Amino acid sequence: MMKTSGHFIGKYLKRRGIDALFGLSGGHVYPIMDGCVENEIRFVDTRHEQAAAFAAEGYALRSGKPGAYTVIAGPGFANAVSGLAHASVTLSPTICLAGDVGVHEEDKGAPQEVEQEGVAAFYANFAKTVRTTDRIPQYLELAFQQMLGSNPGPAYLGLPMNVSWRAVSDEAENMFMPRDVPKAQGNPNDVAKAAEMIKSAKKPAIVVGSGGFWSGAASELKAFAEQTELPIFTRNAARGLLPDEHPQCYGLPGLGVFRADLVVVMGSRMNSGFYYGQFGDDTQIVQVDCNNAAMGNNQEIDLGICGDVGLVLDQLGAELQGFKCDGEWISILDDAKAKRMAKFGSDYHSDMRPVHPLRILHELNEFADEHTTFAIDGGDFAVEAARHLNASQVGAHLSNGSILGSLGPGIPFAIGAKIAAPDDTVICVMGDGAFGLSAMEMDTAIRHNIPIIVVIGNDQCWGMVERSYKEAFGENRTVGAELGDRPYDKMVEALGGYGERVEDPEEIQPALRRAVESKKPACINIVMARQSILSAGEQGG
Ligand SMILES: Cc1ncc(C[n+]2csc(CCOP(=O)(O)OP(=O)(O)O)c2C)c(N)n1
Ligand SMILES: [Mg+2]
Repeated sequence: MMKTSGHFIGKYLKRRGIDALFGLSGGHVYPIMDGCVENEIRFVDTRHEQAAAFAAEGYALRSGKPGAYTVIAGPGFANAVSGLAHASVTLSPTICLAGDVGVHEEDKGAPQEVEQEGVAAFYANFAKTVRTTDRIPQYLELAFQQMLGSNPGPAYLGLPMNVSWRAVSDEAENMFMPRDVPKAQGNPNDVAKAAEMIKSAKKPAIVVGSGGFWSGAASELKAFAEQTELPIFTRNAARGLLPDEHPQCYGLPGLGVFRADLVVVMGSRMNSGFYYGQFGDDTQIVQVDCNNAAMGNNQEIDLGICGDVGLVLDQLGAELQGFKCDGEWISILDDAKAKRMAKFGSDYHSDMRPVHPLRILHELNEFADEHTTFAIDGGDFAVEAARHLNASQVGAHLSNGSILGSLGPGIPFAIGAKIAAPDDTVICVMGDGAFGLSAMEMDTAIRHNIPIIVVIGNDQCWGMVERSYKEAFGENRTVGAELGDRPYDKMVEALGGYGERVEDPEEIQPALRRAVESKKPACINIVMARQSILSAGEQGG
């Protein structure tokens, strides 16, 4: 057996609890692949490097652990940039272990030489190239500290061939062991102030974002919600941190935050996906974030607390002993919830053909249980899916609905999630257009025996484009929106998976059951109505 740096890298990743490495093979990264397999880390090779990066993110989002992927120099790295950019926006800890040309070959036009570190540095918190094999342990540890620390996000480690093909010396191996990343409590005076603001507010709301998920704050949030009876809204990776079914959970922050007179924003950026924090002229804002740089970035805040979401929830809970949220405010929110259900009730049960998008989502909710993970990808159908699909467990609602709105992560997210949670039923809910961006990853799932289910809401077009183009330019001018009726189910079947085309809404659940029973990666291709032909009243919102 030839020992290379990969043997240390595999050992390190294993110590960090990582049991899968995604990637696409090539000479630059054989040592990493070999070292990972040696350390019983499963190597899952994708059909495109973008998918490897997304699968690592799906793994991270489902497990709460960092994700890792490896790509060759040049085109391999370039193909992965979309995934790196995605993680930089969702602030997900994924590490790109990129091959690179040998240090002695730099700037000589070596095979597959292209600028990497500079590109990665735009997106990654940590982007470095290791120039001596024995410094790999130090650089890896630095990368993980940065990914998981107070400025969370992805990392890039460049591994030139002459560096990665050598073994790390025994002495260097033991110099940098994985160290827990320290977490900070909030300043006690500020926490006390926040508690006073909550007590004197008439309509307080708590909004928890991805920072709550990465803090691992599920039990702290549940205890806080039950003690104070405050209404909790969840966003992004925090969907499911308090399950939607919990009486204190009001799901995605919608109208509720506009009616509130105090919004406590915990681990969430006030970006376009969160109304830039412009809730109401008189709404007070308390922001809790582990990163001081995120404080009040778009909207003036009344109080900022720098600290870990879970620890600050505990501190706030202690300050709020004996406090209960006003029941009148809760009944306003409960009424709004009931009205929303009534508004969508007829669409949920619509028997129209092609099938109404909300009927599909309703059937999926009926089919799902607390061991279901949803990955979401696409345009209009994905927007609806993010709003209407239940988030019933921690880390099980993986949406492309970050502000980046990238098409293509869905299937790789599902693959990563299924590896992280093999006992879950993992369903990727996606548009027909989005399917095309990662369709060959169904082959990855089939080759590696990863039985995910893809449910396509097939409106035979780039629906969001078709609808908005028409709105902007009028009838009969739309170009680049038609996709046609394609047998995606047959394509997956031909690759060796399970496939079904569904036209009758009554058949959605039976088809899902058959897909599960097949134990194969599956595609349920549902013929779905176009959003643009549904009247405004029938459209979800
Ligand atoms: C990588 C990428 N390319 C292009 C777009 C622009 N875009 C946004 S939504 C959309 C249509 C998506 O179509 P589909 O997945 O079928 O979902 P639908 O809107 O039909 O429900 C497109 C092309 C994007 N968001 N991401
Ligand atoms: Mg579509």
